Amino acid sequence: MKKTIIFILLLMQGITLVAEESNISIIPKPNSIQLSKGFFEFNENTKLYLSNDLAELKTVSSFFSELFTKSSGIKFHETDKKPANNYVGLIIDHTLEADYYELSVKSNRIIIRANNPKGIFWGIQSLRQLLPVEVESSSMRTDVKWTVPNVEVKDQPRFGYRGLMLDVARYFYSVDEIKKLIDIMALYKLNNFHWHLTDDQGWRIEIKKYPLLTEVGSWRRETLVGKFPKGTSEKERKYDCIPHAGFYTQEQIKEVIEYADKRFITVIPEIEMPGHATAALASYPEYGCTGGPYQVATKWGVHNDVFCPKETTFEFLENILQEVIDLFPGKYIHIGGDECPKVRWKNCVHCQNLIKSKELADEKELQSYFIGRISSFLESKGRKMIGWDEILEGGLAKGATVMSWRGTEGGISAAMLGNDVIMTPRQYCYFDYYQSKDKSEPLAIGGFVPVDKVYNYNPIPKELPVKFSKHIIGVQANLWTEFIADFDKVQYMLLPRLLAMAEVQWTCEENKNYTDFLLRAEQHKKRLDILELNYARHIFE
Ligand code: TNX
Repeated sequence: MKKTIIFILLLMQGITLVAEESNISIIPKPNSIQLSKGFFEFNENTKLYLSNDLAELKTVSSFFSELFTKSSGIKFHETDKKPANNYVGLIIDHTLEADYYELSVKSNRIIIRANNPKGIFWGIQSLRQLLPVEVESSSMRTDVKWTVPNVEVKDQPRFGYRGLMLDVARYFYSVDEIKKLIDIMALYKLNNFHWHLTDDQGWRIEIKKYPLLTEVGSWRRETLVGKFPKGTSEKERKYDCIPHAGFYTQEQIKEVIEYADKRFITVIPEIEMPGHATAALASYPEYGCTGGPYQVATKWGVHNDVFCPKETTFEFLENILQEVIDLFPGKYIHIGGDECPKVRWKNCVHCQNLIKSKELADEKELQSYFIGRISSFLESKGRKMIGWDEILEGGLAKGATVMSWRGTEGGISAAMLGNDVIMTPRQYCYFDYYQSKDKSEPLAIGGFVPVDKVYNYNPIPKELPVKFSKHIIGVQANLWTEFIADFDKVQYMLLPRLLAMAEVQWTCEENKNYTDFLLRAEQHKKRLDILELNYARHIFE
């Protein structure tokens, strides 16, 4: 009898615990969360205490007060003196590890503690997610009680590199749209925005020394409509007869970098070479093997016209990269390196002579020579090169970081050579693939990457000997945009898969659980609604 009562009591306790825990829906799930009874309630007298007058900490505190004031109407009084109670404290504590943060909520105060402002910023994102979803509202909400449950969060990311790539070459998105994307990344603690700025169908970054890159290369005459199976004749293809154009001025690029920087997100530019270069060649045909004329591509796929490895081409590319280096302060520059057909090089006298004079075995080694030269140039400028996994072919440049996209094999080989790797295998990380098999699903490039598949991805391959796993520095989702002509669809393809990806990037394996993720995602659905973001509904139906 006694046992039954205890059991019932335990069960009841369990139920209340579960009920309370269901209010905690932080994504990505933190390492450790301890809930206790009670809550902190914000009011007109709540102060914001900063332990330090670091400019970056002030930026973080303004981020929080702007977010909170616009929805609650409550304005914080900032102070550098620790109040006795009723405050949010942002405390820099150098005894803590670099990427670690703690968020402690008690009925009389909230404290976020980290080694640096970046950690405090992540703590703020967790606090934001503990607040009622209405905190995301862009106008004042008087119908909400601004409370946060008493909780102790101790947290730190699994991977240092947590990326998202957007292809703006196939379709262009405005600076405001890019900022919106950066905002979504910040909410889910991603920290690297990989900006795919050039491709066959468009050159999207102003380069002062070579104005034709944008005058000619930033617009295409028209675009292929829909998808055509390989082998379809040109006659059967339909084009939309609508020019597509757009590029970012250097001023706009700086604006985006600064915006991202305030959210502790590094922007990594990608300038494609030696392949995916048609837009650049249309602007400056002298850097191709045939001399052109070329036109900015109007259809998708892999194009045969690529940069010719002449001395003048290297000079051209290095001048471009110099301007890119001057704009982007981050350590990484992405140079593409993927899908470079060798047909032009095979038929080019200069390329064949170069292969002979450099004693290279074939065109694959010529590609490796090309990438090696660019890598040395970047290194001489104190930067690190990233390339897609094709840069392994013909020999991998020392110090290069590899993005493994055709699967995980490239990543495994690179890690075993001692190079750093960012995992982005298409079967888990390609958000241009379908997320549902439903017939009504909007057109996608192909493939099938539903939310659970993303969620259950473990970026450390089983086949990789443990001693090399430190070379897997992170994970990235890629959004190629051949079939994504507007920002509304960008959001649809991204959400909610990005939430699952955030957990792959941040949360340790032991804490991942798809059923639990779905419960938390349900709460985020409301957040996405208030943020007026477009998202796919499959997991919510
Ligand atoms: C392969 S991933 C590409 C892109 C395409 C993408 C479509 C990579 C390095 N190259 O050029 O847009 O597939 O999924």
